[in-house]
Amino acid sequence: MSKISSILIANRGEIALRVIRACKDLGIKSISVYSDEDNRSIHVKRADESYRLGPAQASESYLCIDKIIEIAKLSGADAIHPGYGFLSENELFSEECKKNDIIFIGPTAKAMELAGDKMKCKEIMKKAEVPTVPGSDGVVEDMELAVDIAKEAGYPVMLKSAYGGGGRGIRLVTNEKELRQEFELASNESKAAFGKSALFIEKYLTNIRHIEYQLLRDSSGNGRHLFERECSIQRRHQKLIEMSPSPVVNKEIREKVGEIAVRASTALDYLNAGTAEFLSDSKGNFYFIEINARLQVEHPVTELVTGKDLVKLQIQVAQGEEIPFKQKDLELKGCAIECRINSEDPFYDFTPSVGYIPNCNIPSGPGVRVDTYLYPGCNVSGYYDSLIAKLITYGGDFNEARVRMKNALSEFTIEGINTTIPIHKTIIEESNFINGNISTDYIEKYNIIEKMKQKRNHEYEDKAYAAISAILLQSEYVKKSNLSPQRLNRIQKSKSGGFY
Ligand code: MV4
Repeated sequence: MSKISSILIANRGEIALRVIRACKDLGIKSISVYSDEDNRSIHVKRADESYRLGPAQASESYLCIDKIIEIAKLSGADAIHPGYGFLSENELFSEECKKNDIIFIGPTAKAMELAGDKMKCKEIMKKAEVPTVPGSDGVVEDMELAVDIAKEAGYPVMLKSAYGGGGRGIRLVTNEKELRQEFELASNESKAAFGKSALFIEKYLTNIRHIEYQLLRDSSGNGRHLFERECSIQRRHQKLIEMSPSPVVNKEIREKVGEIAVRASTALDYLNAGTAEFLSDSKGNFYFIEINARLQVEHPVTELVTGKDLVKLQIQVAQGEEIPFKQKDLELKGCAIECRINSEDPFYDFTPSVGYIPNCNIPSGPGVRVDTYLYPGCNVSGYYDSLIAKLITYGGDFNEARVRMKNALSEFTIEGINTTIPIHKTIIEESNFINGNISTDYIEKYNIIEKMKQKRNHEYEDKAYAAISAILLQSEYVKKSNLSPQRLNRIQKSKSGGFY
């Protein structure tokens, strides 16, 4: 046990604020770091102490291991919280913390390495009887062997790089000719990058969902899962909406797969918070695919349905405490939905949209949580990732959470840049979403982008009516008519949808 009394937060944006909040709750001193681009950010003001890292580029600031360790030592930080992204899954950083007697609030370097090596990880999972996608046993170095394995598994198959993850290094092949081409390309790429081929083959699963389990494991070997999150709604491997519970997971499946997820964390001798990712097919089979060795963006969804503070728990586990609850003490109550609000233009292929925010209006109220670094007059930078706010709603059931999300989305205004709010407004009222009929290809399958554009056109039409009727009110005929002001007003409102 080594009680933590100060934490350096090696991150920025909403997650830095989230960690500062947990520090304050625990009476721990918070130390923030910032790049020149962030010198007016609230994580700088809200922390007890703040230190400049360097220029805007992440490579000169938030990714500088040496500078961060130096500031940690200078400020006397007992521990470092890496947030997500940046150095959160960097083995070297975790090692450097250890060398300098600083507690890294996250998994060990060893667990990070195993989680980062898909093939090693899969091998360990097979031994632990954690179900994985059928395919090759380990990496396939030889082309002819690859052909045989693919034939055995049956086309289509996926070629995956052992060091990929999050959608990188995966290739779909539908026949032997394609396999030969892609295998050659992919193994050459891998040889150039790592000096060896590192490809494995899996049967291609279709009509799948992405369902993940929140995990927590302490240094005494206690492992718990905090139920599932449904993360199927994504675009090009960027999640858009997450929720808990999943509409297809019942109590029996929840417990069964949860037990498997805990087994996966035990097999890796995992420490602290992590996530086990599964793919689930339409028959209800669950296949483990990877471990994310960090606290994830979507953790608030789990916090709302379990009533647990995951960042506080991370800190408690990091200072050697045991997890303060048993598996059976946990209960999944109600439903939570998270919409990721990114500074991107969803009408223009999600291109980044950055700059000054003259004003914004952040919703609040029963069952509404917003994790954000925005404030009126702030600046959204193009140097870092595009997540600017997470809007999370909670309700007694899915529909209450959904209606709260619909209302909160309509109240959320961010001036000066384009955001992903319009796509969320479309999804939240879309019938397949409402019926829980979702999969990883939801956005394309149900033409969500097209529906979003139609919705905008309707809104433009309403505004056009309002504009036209406002002009026509000036007409001489209106003045000469005997229409009462009340009647004119009613005519105008009925055509304008309330817009002026
Ligand atoms: C798959 C798959 C189908 N079959 N593996 C993409 C990212 C990586 N984490 C795993 N991925 C996939 N692996 C097999 N054998 C389909 C995907 C996939 C996907 C997975 C989760 C969420 C979104 C996805 C979007 C496209 C493809």
